[in-house]
Amino acid sequence: MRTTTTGPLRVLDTTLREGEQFAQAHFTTEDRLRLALALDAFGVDEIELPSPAVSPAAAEDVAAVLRLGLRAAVRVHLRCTPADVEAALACGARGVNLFLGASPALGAHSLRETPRARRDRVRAAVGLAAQAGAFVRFSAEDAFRTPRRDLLRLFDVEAGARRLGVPDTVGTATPEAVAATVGALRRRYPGIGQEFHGHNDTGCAIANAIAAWQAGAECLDVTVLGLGERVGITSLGGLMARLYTFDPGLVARYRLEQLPALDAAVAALVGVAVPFNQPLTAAHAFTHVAGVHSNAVLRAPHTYEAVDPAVLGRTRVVSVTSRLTGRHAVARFATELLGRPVDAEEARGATAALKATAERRRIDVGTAADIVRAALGVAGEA
Ligand code: HCA
Ligand code: CU
Repeated sequence: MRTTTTGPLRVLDTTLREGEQFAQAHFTTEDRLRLALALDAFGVDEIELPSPAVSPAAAEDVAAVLRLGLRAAVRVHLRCTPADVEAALACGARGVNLFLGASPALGAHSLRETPRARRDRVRAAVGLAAQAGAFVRFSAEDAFRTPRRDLLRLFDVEAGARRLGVPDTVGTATPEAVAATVGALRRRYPGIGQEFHGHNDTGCAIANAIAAWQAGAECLDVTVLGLGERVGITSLGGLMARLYTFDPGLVARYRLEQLPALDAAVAALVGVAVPFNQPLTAAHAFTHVAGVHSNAVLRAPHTYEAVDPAVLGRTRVVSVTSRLTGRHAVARFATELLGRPVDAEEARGATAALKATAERRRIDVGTAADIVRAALGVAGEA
């Protein structure tokens, strides 16, 4: 599964930094502290915060999160400037995630600096933080639209960085490109770990993160629900689902049963619903509709389930509200409803009645119950 073995995977949650770049996000100090505690309780290995140089309030928030004494390592996200590094050190940060635009596009239109000037900046900022004893990660922003030669020249600066980050800043990388780049860094800088941060503009964020891990990256960035700039990055839940289905042991140290509440709390905080297609925590993530599916799931759930809902503290739902509903689902529903077994003929009759109504309009479970009772000649509840 993983071609190169390193230490255990580390998951860095950047909901408080990248997630704040989601267009609808606004976090108060209290929100930040509560979220940091929830992420720590879930078990993420690292938590990234915005630069304390953003504002005096941002610096106070960093100090407040540090005072929580979390088990997770706290990293502050910094530009490669002495002011950012000094602000981080002044708040007591022991881990700094420095980043600088690497691609020709960012060099020309964002930073407006020559490659040499950028290398000098990296050397100075990484060196300053490393000499102060901080854990330093340096990330080459837009790494996948940067010619490999330029990328390596920038990373060659190293200057005491303990980890190198390769962000897919605009979400255009493929799993093959991610694996190739991580592999090249591993060969060139033995002893220095790699981190991957992937945006989801083309829907590849989870697949790309897994490609990075399989190529040997030690740390993957996520946010709750995948929140971030534009359509965001790899989601915490998506990564958990992906790893769990490889091997539940890979995510045994995370409190997966806390994920539904975590996703729901963050969704509420930023004013969205948990997306209908969110792995593991979507409203209908464990609802089975078509008769063929329900029939098999009632006999053996793994036929149509990637993950047992009990792992999330959730329960499976076998729908009886569709014209696609099958008689096995109806038989079970009727048995629970009436508190007695129903025979095959009753199940067939109730199914036909249900399907006839569901063919014409959308129905809910209450209506399904009324239809089944009527079909079986049982009076409804008062
Ligand atoms: C940003 C850029 C970043 C940085 C990632 C990193 C990206 O929004 O500031 O530091 O590794 O996607 O490139 O989030
Ligand atoms: Cu990003």
